[in-house]
Amino acid sequence: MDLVVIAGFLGSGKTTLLLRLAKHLSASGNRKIAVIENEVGKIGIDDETLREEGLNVRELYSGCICCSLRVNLVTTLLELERTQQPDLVIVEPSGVAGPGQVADTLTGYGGHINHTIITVLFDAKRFKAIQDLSFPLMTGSVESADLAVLSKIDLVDPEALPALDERIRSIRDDVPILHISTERDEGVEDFLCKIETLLSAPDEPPTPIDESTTAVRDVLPGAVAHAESRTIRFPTAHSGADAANRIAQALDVIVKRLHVGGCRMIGHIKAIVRDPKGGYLVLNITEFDTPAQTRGNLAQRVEEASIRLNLIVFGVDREDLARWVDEALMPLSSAT
Ligand SMILES: Nc1nc2c(ncn2[C@@H]2O[C@H](COP(=O)(O)OP(=O)(O)O)[C@@H](O)[C@H]2O)c(=O)[nH]1
Ligand SMILES: [Mg+2]
Repeated sequence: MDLVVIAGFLGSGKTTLLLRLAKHLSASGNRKIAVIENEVGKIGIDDETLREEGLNVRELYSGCICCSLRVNLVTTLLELERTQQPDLVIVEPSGVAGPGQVADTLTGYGGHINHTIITVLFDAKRFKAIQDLSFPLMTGSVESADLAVLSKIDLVDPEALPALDERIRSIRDDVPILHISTERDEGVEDFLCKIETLLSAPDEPPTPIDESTTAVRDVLPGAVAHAESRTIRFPTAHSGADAANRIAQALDVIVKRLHVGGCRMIGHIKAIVRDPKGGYLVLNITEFDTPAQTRGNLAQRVEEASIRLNLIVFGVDREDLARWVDEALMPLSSAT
């Protein structure tokens, strides 16, 4: 069994790239693939998205595999190996996990792993903000990476990229770096080739566990998570597009409230909406000034929908966050 870990800060494009990799590897090598998704909070969004795409997904909630869920990751791997014998397991640690710690946890796994490949994504657009938020997380990530990826390069001036490479290389000068935009399909082929190459290298000897790595709660100050699951009953039926718009606007209200309320940074705000007729919509926000990115469609006529929401933001009060979410979602279900 091989393992590919796709790590990186919240919202840096891990799930999007993971999906490309899983599809490519199952098509090209006829490999049996399983995915382990770990999200902070009680409600997972990405695992549902990936299941919609037909992948075999296990989820680990409520914490992050690099600390509290260490044991779970190992038992999930053992269970996968026993029941399904996948050729390859792709692990997406929560966006606040230190990949080095994930790697250490994996060395505690008793089963046989041929290769463990650690990829770390760095969101090119938010590079500086993430670095300012937690330099130790960035340093630790680069140190343990087999491959560093500057993601979302479509969102930055190409001339800014060499400085970001240099920043990564100043932490470790031998780390391979790729530039990727899944949005424009740039660099994705190179990424897939690189992973194939790493997977075909001779088997690795096990590395010793390093217990000295800092716990994530110490390297990501001020992170606040909130998860929520509720049903929206629109007072009158809406077209799917109209309903989607209203929900996107409600998320926008949360973003504005966060901004005014002194939030330092959005880790991610994700929502998955389903209607009883099978419609499905995913919304994603990672910045104050960019509206929700949406994927999928709701049914033609929507009277009611379930929404699952997962937010991780920095520098606000937990109770305030819960209240702002409630205040923004409540009007969707009441007549105006
Ligand atoms: N512009 C742009 N957006 C991207 C790219 N890759 C992912 N995204 C968007 O970034 C958001 C977060 O992506 P996701 O894969 O869920 O990130 P994760 O939280 O790290 O798993 C989503 O709205 C994606 O559509 C990219 O290459 N360019
Ligand atoms: Mg994800």
